[in-house]
Amino acid sequence: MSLAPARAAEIDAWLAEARAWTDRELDRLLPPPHAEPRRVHEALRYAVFGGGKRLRPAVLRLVAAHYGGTEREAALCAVALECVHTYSLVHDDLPCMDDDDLRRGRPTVHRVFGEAVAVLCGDALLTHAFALLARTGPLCGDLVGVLADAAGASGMVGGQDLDLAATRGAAPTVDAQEVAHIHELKTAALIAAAAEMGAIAARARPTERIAAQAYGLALGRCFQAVDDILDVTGDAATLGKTPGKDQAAGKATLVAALGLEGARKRAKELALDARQAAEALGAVKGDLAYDLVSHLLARRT
Ligand code: GRG
Repeated sequence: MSLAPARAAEIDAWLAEARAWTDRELDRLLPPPHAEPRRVHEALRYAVFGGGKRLRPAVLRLVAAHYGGTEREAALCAVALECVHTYSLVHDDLPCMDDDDLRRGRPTVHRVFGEAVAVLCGDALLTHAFALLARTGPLCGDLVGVLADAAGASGMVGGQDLDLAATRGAAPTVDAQEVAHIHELKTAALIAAAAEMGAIAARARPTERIAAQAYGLALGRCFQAVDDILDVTGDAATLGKTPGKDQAAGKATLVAALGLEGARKRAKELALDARQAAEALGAVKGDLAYDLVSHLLARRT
């Protein structure tokens, strides 16, 4: 189901506004570039202000608003999330991982600042995320728990390990279920955390938290399916990263498992799941949480 052009433009405008809000809050809540250790903080700001989509903060803010939360409370969580996300990109690009030269259309952090500073930059981002959540008062315990689970070995780190192992394994066939498991851990877990943290920041009820988490998870699965497709169909100028790398590296992607058409079909099925999860959240067609699914399915970047 594709969106009418006017609706797609509205969602683009909403995403742009969420991006501007996130950038302002990042600037306010990150250490200044001249703070010591200067090299680490320069690298940190280079990594963060490299033009990311800010999807995770946008989802968090959307869910927080849905449950009547304030932007002030969502801000600390949004910045913490984007710190964790950016750290994962900086470390993922390192020579010992995906060894990438290009990210968000610019040289990767280790190409500009060197490998050691890139490792420290990622470490500083991850640590800063939890320092920010320490400032959320009575919500702190819940927020730290959700973000730590999503970022750690039971989430993103675990997904990265499976991803690297599947790449090294170079198995003759790629199993779609294994790919789905990797997607869930390496990508969807953090987007699920974004939605759940939005609900926590708005002091939503436990059942609402669960619905928010399920929505983020479904959205994240669909998002990563599209990412696998874009690796094959996208170009460097639009993507801001090197296309074709997953394929060249023999990664366990949805396209490797199902072929391009099979992956497209699967992405549409995942979008259907995500729309159902949006409905469980109380959103209907025409609401942002619902229409965002179609927008992400159609994305080119
Ligand atoms: C945790 C040590 C460690 C390494 C990193 C998950 C991961 C592990 C790295 C991220 C690499 C990757 C391609 C993950 C899939 C998730 C994904 C699609 C990331 C890109 O997210 P976007 O498109 O990026 O939202 P922008 O640049 O827009 O913020």
